[in-house]
Amino acid sequence: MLTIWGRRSSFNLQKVMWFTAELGIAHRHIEAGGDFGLTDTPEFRAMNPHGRVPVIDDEGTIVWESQTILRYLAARYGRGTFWSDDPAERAHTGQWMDWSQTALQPDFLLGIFWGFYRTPQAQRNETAIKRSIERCTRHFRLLDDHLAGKAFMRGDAFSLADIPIGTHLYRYFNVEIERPAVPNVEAWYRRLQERPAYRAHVMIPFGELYGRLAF
Ligand SMILES: N[C@@H](CCC(=O)N[C@@H](CS)C(=O)NCC(=O)O)C(=O)O
Repeated sequence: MLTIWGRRSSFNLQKVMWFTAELGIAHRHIEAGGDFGLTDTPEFRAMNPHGRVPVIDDEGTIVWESQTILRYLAARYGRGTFWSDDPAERAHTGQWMDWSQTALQPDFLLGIFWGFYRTPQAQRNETAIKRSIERCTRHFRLLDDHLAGKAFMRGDAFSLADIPIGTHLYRYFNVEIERPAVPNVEAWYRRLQERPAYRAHVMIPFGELYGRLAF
């Protein structure tokens, strides 16, 4: 059976849990990281020398790095729906996954979620936070333009391109920051919230992380 390690409050674990539930794969989940520890044990380091979550063990195939895990699961269990044999199709999905990880994630997750929400008020760098908010405003406007006339990131059908970006939305719309009007993104967010897997694995209250820089 597929085993997945990572604490449920972890953004990167949430992507994997959400997608696993969308695929309907039977699995076992083990809390790890943060207050759960385990990531410094020799057994865990043997699976992931980087010591981070998520990690999966799929009948002996061990994979770490959340985006790689998503691609592995799609190729292994989602052929024809979440994984295409057409290189162009895969690239057009992959570019949004990579954009999420290299543009949106640093500006939102590091700049705002860590810089603002997880940093105690006295230690916050207000100038850097303001710059991250401005960059996120540009990212969300770009997304809003892209989503015009579309139900999901790739068009009518839910795809792997929805997962990494969509995982940001619950936090983005629930931290106290200035946000632009992005009606197409908001409509997409409402559509994602209709999915039981999104509600179960992404819409997880994150108050325990407020003002905590420990992990
Ligand atoms: N690039 C990695 C990042 C992994 C990562 O930094 N995970 C965080 C949680 S989101 C972690 O392990 N933090 C330490 C901890 O939870 O103990 C990925 O996408 O999987």
